[in-house]
Amino acid sequence: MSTPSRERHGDDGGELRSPVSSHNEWDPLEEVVVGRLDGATTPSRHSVVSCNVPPWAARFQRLAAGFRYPQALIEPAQRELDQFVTLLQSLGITVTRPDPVDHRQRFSTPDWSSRGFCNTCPRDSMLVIGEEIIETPMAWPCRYFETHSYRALLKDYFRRGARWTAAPKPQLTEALYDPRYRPPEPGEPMRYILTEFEPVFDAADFVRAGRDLFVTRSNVTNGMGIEWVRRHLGPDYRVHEIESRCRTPMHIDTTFLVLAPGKALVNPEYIDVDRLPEVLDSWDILVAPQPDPIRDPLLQLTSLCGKWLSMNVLMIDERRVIAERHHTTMLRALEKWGFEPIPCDLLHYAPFGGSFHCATLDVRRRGTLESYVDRAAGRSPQVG
Ligand code: ABU
Repeated sequence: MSTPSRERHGDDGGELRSPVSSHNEWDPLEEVVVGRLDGATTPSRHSVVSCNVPPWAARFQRLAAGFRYPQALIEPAQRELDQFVTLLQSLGITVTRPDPVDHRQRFSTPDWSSRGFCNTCPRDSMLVIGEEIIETPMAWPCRYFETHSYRALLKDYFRRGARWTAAPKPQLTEALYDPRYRPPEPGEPMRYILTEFEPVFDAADFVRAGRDLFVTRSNVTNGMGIEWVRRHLGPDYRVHEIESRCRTPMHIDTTFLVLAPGKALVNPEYIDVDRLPEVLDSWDILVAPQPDPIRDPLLQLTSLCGKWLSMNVLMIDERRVIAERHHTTMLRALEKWGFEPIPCDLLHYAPFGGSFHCATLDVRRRGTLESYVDRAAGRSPQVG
């Protein structure tokens, strides 16, 4: 069970103050991990990959699977990533990075072999809940060893007092994937490629609002994965499922984001606001505007993500938010809702899996564990 803020002592008996401490998506950001592009390799062929790649990018993905990403994609993304890191540092935020790794190297388990992918998106492979950092059991075989590039960081955080956990390492055998899967047609009931063979989840299917977590079931997060998180966290936390109408769901952070106490940003195509969990009844539901179109043909052909990356913002604190410069309609909406958007470029990161929220993992935000749904609803806190 995860325990909020418990005293821990180092070898010399001195009290350790965890360098990992983040309870929600909006407390003032002090330290963040930002992903890397070095060694990025296009995901190896697998049904769980191809079912999530937008149809227009599927051909690129099939042809390029297992090869290094071309410089024509890396260079603009690297320029934007460097500027993003500089921006974070200029805001007084400590930025840490994974080790550079050659993701093209082939690896095997007793059941299968694959090449790697990249470590552009730390948001997927690690879930920070308070002082605990959890390595997630990801469903894409090419991501099996992705957290190894963060191990130097994880060990350092652990030595300095963080709690460090890895969810059960999945087997990822054929039994986890439905061989007859095809995305549901409009009007058909939702279905997923994953079976319930074992727990799997990506951390990016969860967002945190103190004692309340919100999760979408997806083609990388199954029911057992959600249940594992729920039981692991125990009665101090509540895990609420958010239904997505996306036919190929993967990651909550282009569908539903919590931006500040009592304020959630929702994707109008994927979310039916009438079906949000009751605990959000008193929250302001901010409906994201249609994303500004992206006309660059290379980006259109190679993006691993859908158009709603306009929602993939990173909160610096309850008001300041880093958002994509290209998405001027979203910038204006954020202003209208009372936020202070800080425009930054990261459009060229889309072929590597995301934007500002995906590209980061907020390991420390200044704040304490609170229950925002109770406060917003004016009810007394109900724990467990
Ligand atoms: N990693 C977020 C990407 C989700 C999407 O394609 O919308």
